Amino acid sequence: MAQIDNEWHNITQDNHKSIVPVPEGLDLTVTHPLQNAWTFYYDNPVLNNNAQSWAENLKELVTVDTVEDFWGAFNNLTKVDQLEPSSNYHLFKKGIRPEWEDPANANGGKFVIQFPRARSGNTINLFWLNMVLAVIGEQFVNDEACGTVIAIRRNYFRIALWTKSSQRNESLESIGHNIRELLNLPMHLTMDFIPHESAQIHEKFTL
Ligand code: MGP
Repeated sequence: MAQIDNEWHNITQDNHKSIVPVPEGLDLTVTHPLQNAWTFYYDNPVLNNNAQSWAENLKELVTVDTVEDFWGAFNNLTKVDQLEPSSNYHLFKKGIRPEWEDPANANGGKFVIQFPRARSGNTINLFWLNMVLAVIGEQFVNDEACGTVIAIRRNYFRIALWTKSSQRNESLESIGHNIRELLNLPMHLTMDFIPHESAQIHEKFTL
């Protein structure tokens, strides 16, 4: 900070300009707390076929509770279009595990959008970023968002928003609309809602 001030001082003296890049007194060391803390996880079950359970493959990466920590973490994660097929990133509210078995997910479900890989290119990075920002920015009603997951597969990417409830009602409908708006989803992409209890037996309905 001191260095920026000095450099700027020299420029203003030389050029007599009055527009400053950093407002006087701005403290760049201030941090901005998130409403909740959020934890990033990564898994790639294919790399460890010997795992005794699905959960054993989940690797907790980092928990963030400020805007600044979030960007520090996110900018250092490998971009999703560069990850190996069969891997997943999960971002869940601190204290909620990204698994059906967690009590917070017991009655929940997930909105799911599938992006054909050939047509997504690296725009998938932007879709994922927008979903992550919506989640940590608490954009969904009734504190419904437990977390979000991106699945990297050979032919497609799949982004899911996990909600704490799964009853088809106004709140969930509004979340579906919100997702479309916040991600700026092309109309041709459909979105499904899958209650977790159906996920376990592969049932879904399309919104
Ligand atoms: P998936 O990654 O949610 O995707 O689950 P999908 O569409 O079933 O298949 P994919 O090949 O496209 O990834 C893959 C498998 O991981 C499931 O069939 C389960 O065996 C296991 N699994 C996934 N989740 C989220 C859980 C979980 O929360 N708990 C347990 N016990 N197993 C899970």
